[in-house]
Amino acid sequence: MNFKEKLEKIVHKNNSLLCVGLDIDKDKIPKYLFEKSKTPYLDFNKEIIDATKDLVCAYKLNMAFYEVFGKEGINILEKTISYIPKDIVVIIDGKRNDIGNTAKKYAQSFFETFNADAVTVNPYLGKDGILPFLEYKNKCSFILCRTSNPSAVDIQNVKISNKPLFQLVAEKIKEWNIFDNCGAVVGATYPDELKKIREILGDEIPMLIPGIGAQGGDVEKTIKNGTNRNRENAIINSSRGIIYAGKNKDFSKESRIKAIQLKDEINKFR
Ligand code: OMP
Repeated sequence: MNFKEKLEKIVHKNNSLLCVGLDIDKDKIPKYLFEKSKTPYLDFNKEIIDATKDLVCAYKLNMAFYEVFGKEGINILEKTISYIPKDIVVIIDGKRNDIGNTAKKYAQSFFETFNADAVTVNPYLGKDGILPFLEYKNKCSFILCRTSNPSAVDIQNVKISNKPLFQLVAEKIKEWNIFDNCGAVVGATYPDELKKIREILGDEIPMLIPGIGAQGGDVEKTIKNGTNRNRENAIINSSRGIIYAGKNKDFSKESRIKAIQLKDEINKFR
């Protein structure tokens, strides 16, 4: 089964476009986990997964939150990925890229060593830096197109040949999609750009859309502007807004409540 088939299957099974971001943070996870357990981060992730696995289409693990713990973080990342049910999409968010020879190692490490279904990739180096990721034809590479942060405008909205750079990147993503395994990362905080990018990409290219929840993206505009004509092919990520909903022993119940609310809100506009 390739990535798009896997995504479609789980979207239908759980009736959900929601992705929960497992961005573990020492300062935010419930304190009692550190007293009770020698593996607080893994226990945290497992409880969140148990509480949300029937509500999501994907989990996203951002490398920064794991690499910060050194080899122990890599261990937590691997064990978390093994714990995620096999029919749910696993995205490793590393935003990596380099010259082709080095990009090949990034692709191998995320897709083979860590067994991700999808990764986030930086387009700054151009096509030969992207191709090693695309060689994994059953996986998906979500290419940064228009990020959710305020300073994204510094570079991504700069006009080149009369077009903002993000538009040029969207056109490149369409051109690079020769194996039907490219995706685009577009922040929910910029709904007009999201609309423009969906118009350029058409219906077939999936989008990873972070920026809902803690960053304040608008759910209705995100769904209307970011999904395809079937109101699918978009993965809507929230990390802090869901996983840090509770501070006490019943934290995963609080996360489940937030995940249900967001899943239902997303579906209301589909
Ligand atoms: P919350 O703001 O806590 O929901 O987390 C958002 C997650 O999505 C983090 O892991 C970010 O690094 C990531 N992200 C963005 O917030 N904005 C982007 O434009 C792209 C990403 C990403 O590639 O996932």
